[in-house]
Amino acid sequence: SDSSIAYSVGTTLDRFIKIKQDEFPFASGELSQILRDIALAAKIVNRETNRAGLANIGGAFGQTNVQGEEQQKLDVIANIRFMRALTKGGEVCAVVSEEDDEVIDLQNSSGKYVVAIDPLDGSSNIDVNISIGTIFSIYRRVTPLGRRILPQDIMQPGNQQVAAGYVLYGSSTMLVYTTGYGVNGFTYEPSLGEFFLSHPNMCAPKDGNIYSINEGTANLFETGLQKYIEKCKERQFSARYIGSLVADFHRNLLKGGIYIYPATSKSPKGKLRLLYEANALAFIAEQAGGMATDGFGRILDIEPTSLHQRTPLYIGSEKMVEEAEGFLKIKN
Ligand code: AHM
Ligand code: MG
Repeated sequence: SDSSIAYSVGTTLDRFIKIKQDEFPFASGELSQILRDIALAAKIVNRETNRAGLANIGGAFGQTNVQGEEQQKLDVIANIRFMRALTKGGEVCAVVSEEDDEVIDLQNSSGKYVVAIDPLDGSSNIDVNISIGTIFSIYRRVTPLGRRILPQDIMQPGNQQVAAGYVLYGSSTMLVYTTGYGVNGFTYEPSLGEFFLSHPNMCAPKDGNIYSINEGTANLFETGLQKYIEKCKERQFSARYIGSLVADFHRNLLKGGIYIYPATSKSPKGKLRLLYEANALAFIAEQAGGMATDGFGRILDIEPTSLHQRTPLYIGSEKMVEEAEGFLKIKN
């Protein structure tokens, strides 16, 4: 076995995946293959993203997606790229995507895994050359192979994830993922076409002084949250909000901070989707020593009831998330 081979900053993603697979006697080669497939699709989407302004493919497609939001052409392209990679890879039986109403049954009866994905999140930032991201969760199917997939294969709580990650198409492109043994980040070297380990064993600072929330709707926040935000201001914390979940989350993970997408009186469940946005980042946050709740309980323990269900999200440094939760108990 290769398990004696160490990795260090500069190790390629492929090699890192291989080393990790050899380290764990029961680690599956299939899961490793899915991670490689996702990384390949990410490289392609990265290329499209970098060219979006040039190739005139960043404009609105004139179509709306399930949530009725304007769908950008690059979202569609990213969805196609990831679907293709996951289909061709052969390890996946079903995909839940932000871009598709229904579960995509890949008709692959030997696929042991289910993937939930937001192929290109932060779509309002595409046209203005601001960071966007891909978010993914991987689950093991729970019903026997060789038969049709069933709802219980799809509707699993986040605590059943076997791996999760995100790709940040930012000033550099990064892939960050966990398989439940810590979090590692890889930076893309475009001229070589490789992801290299740049952020081994990422750890979220326990506390921080950045808060990230769209304050434009503060009048619709519940009292406790309004008071928490006031508290952040009293302490002169930094307000940072890109409007791309992956980018906002990533910054806070490195620097220490809290990202909040709250329930409001208009949207009692907030905006973000449990299956392919909140769960993946919650898994990563916890693996990095951070925390993720809906304001009341652990994101990863929410039992999903519908594919595109939304959840409020409080995520980031442990002390900040705990404190915000405490404030939510204030009712007037
Ligand atoms: P999207 O899936 O349509 O891109 O929406 C999700 C995005 C997140 O990336 C971001 O955190 C949030 O929406 C911003 O929403 P708002 O503009 O309401 O603050
Ligand atoms: Mg999204």
